[in-house]
Amino acid sequence: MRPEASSRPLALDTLAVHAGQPPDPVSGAVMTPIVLASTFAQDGPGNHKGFEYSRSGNPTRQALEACLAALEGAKHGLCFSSGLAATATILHTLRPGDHVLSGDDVYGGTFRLFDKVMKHFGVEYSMVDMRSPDAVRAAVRPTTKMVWLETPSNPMLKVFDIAKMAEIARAAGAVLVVDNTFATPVLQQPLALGASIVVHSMTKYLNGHSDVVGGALMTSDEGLRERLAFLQNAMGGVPGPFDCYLVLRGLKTLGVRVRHQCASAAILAEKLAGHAKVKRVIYPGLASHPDHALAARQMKLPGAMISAELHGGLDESAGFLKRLGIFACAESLGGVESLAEHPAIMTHASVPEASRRVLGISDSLVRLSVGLEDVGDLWADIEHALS
Ligand code: P1T
Repeated sequence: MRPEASSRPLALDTLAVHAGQPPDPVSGAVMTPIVLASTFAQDGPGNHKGFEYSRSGNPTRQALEACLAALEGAKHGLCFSSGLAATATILHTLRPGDHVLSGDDVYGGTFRLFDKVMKHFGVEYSMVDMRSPDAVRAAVRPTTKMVWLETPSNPMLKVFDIAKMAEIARAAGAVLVVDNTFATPVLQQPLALGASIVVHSMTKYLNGHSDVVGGALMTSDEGLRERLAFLQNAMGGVPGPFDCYLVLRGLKTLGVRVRHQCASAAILAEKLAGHAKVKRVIYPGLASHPDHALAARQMKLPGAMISAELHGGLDESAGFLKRLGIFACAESLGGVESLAEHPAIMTHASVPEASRRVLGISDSLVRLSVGLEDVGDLWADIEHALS
């Protein structure tokens, strides 16, 4: 794509294919080269072509960072070796005594980082159900420097009002970080709603093919970018060039995948809600979801993740997961293949049982990530596993 092609602002589907990836100036290759070099020759000390050492910067990673920034409507993107490496790097902008106010439902590994790692460095955290802005305002402390949320959240699919949380964070002088892993920029762009940083597990929809573990953050705040780029290099949790290439390749179909996966998820959620073995379906696209109206306003589509409580206990939910044939019983989400898991035993085992009980992460809760298989086949698989 030539930069002067048109003055019209490009849509996400076009950016996903082209942003940050002009044809290679040396060969004209339309796919970004994988530059495996760990170091780059300099004409003399400090006299280089923009790259010195691949931890500090790498051309394949730079292309991915530029593409991701464009997708989130950000000025800057930074990539990491995992979603948790991105999260850890963001948390290292804080100092001992600072407080993070987090949504009450986050990925178990994010909770573990707050609770078992950052706390030992003096960074405090507390959690609040962000569906109540008053509760959030009341939970803000004089030391609150960061407000953190996932929406839809993992695994209870709570939807939080990003613009409202941005307003509260701003009033408190805190930075709002939104983990946009479940929604992707196809469904919502948190920076446009007032967030300061967006973070992703690229392992999920962004890569989309379950063959990379990676993370990313995007921001338009120059001060934050400078600090975060410093930490990216200083802490060193960067992805390899081959992984960056795979994510670039996956991103090209992001919009097509996510929209198709959402359409299938909406069909499966309706069908699940009408099944006698299912006690409750949690899907932001259903009118029964408590945040349905907010989801309809804030998101282009309600996502492709479904959580459901089955009748019975652990035996019934484990039996369901064992009987599934197309859905693999596995952690993770967002790939082309459908996955199903048991949050209490798998992804959220690090959340204390008492907290899980309050949140509703019970033994009868299962979580589905709807892939790209034929939706009739997926429903037949679920129906068979429920029977
Ligand atoms: O696994 P990693 O790439 O380090 O990303 C961590 C992470 C961050 N944020 C959210 C919302 C996530 O869901 C995750 C990872 N989640 C799973 C592995 C899972 O199955 O829920």
